Amino acid sequence: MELQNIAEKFDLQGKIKNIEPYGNGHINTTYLIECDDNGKIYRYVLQKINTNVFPDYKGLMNNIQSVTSFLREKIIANNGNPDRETLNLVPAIDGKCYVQNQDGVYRVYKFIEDTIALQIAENNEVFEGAGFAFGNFVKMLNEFDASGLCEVIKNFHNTADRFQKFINAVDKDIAKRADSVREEIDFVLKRSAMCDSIVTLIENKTIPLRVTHNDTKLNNVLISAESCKPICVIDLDTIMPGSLLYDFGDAIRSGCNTGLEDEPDLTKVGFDISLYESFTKGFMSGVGSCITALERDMLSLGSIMMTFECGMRFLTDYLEGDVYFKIHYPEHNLVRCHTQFKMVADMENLRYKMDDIARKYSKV
Ligand code: ADP
Ligand code: GN1
Ligand code: MG
Repeated sequence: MELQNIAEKFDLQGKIKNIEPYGNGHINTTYLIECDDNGKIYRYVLQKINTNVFPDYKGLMNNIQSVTSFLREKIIANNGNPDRETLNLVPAIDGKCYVQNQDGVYRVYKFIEDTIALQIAENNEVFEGAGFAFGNFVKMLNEFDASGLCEVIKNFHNTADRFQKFINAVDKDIAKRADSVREEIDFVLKRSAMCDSIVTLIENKTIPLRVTHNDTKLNNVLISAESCKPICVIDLDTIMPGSLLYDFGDAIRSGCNTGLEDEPDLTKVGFDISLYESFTKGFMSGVGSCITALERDMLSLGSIMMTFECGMRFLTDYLEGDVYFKIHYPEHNLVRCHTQFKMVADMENLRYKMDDIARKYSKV
């Protein structure tokens, strides 16, 4: 079996017993490997890197290797457990950190046992924990030297650039779907003026450029299966220079939704401000005094922008014929777009309350 051949090229402990699909990501393909070493079970995560999305997979793996080594040292210095609190790459037998064959590029991480990833924030405590984890992540990387990091996806959260790509998709209308989504297109056009707001703040150096995660959705933090406390921030593919507003905002986008990202029944979808408060409380405690007062005052904008951008990306992909995100049925990207736009509209109405909450918990 092909996957077995690939897995055997990594330095795994014991004999491979089973490999099966795992997880819920939209980009890479994830498998769980189970090995048996004289009755002791060792588990690993095998991932096929999506090289359409990440053509510079060498740069990407280099980023992950340097960031995880840095985090390991930090966690040890804080008396934490570096085998559970950061991802650990398993090297290939030839010493590289990935294996490439004619079919693609693969990597392996140690499986972090007794943890779960949630698709939806089940309660406020869990989401406060996720807030702490992502805030602490930004803080831990505050001293990381970003000069060696490559920008794996150029302009990843440059909303103005995303808007331009959206306009191109509408103009080209490759999948001949534009006429059926005029309302959604108008939703975007009405908000075109805000698209360059964060980019401009960064360019002016009004807010700092940092090393950020850039994909802080709730299922990218592993939590303890027993206590629900946060254990490890995962999915490090998009670590690169970015804004704290991206990390805060993307987590709010995914975690403050009362429904799933692809919930077709919009009556179940909405922005939950009490979850916003819990996340903000956790994030502020994790990030401490690393956040600037201006960043704090822009958190509501970051949340609206990241949600708007993601909805616009789903709509762009729908217009382009579903070439980027994995879909499970033809309208999947459009359904995802609707949930994001519903969240945007809700947040626009609650922006001032969101600002009050940020000020209430900030340490600056
Ligand atoms: P994607 O980029 O496709 O979202 P992720 O790296 O987030 O891929 O992995 C997909 C899922 O696999 C996660 O949501 C999580 O449930 C699980 N997972 C990933 N890495 C680990 C790990 N080291 N230990 C345990 N579970 C993991
Ligand atoms: C993708 O890889 P995953 O599923 O965690 C995407 C994010 C989107 C998210 C929407 C590299 O994240 O930017 O916000 O889907 N990742 C990439 O669910 O494009
Ligand atoms: Mg993920």
